Amino acid sequence: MERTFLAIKPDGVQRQLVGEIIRRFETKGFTLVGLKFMKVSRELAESHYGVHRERPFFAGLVDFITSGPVVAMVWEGDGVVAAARKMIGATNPLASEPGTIRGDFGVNIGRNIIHGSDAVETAQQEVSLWFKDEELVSWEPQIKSWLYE
Ligand code: DAT
Ligand code: MG
Repeated sequence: MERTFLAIKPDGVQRQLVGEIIRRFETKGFTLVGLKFMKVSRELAESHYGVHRERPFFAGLVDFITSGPVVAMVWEGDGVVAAARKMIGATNPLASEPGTIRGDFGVNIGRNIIHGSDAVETAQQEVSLWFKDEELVSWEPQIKSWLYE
């Protein structure tokens, strides 16, 4: 089944949104298969945001993501990559729809609370960048037959 990588950024942790954010993905019907609370190394941050290396905001982005603890997660479910992006909302929280995480909780593009993989291929790369195989847990939720026909 499809998997995506999500990370609650240092602002989401400081804003005490960890429980709220995990609750949203749980109650939607996605399955948590990886979770760790961690300080991000500069090396990991630069690799994760490598696609933005030439952008003017790159240094600030790396400084920010390494500034405090983050909650790194892998979630599983049909269509989870695109669905999680919808639940997260647009990059700029001011442009994010109400009901999305960024739309409900943020006001600034540099403090947009959560990262989510933008495509299935990116998700695979990010999951293996952030998690070792043995840190991911495959399990069968008991409620699955109530979520899937
Ligand atoms: P997203 O996180 O929605 O996938 P992105 O991949 O384009 O957005 O950018 C990664 C992060 O970089 C984003 O969450 C916040 C920051 N960022 C993007 N564009 C920015 C900008 N114009 N100014 C400041 N920070 C920006
Ligand atoms: Mg992105």
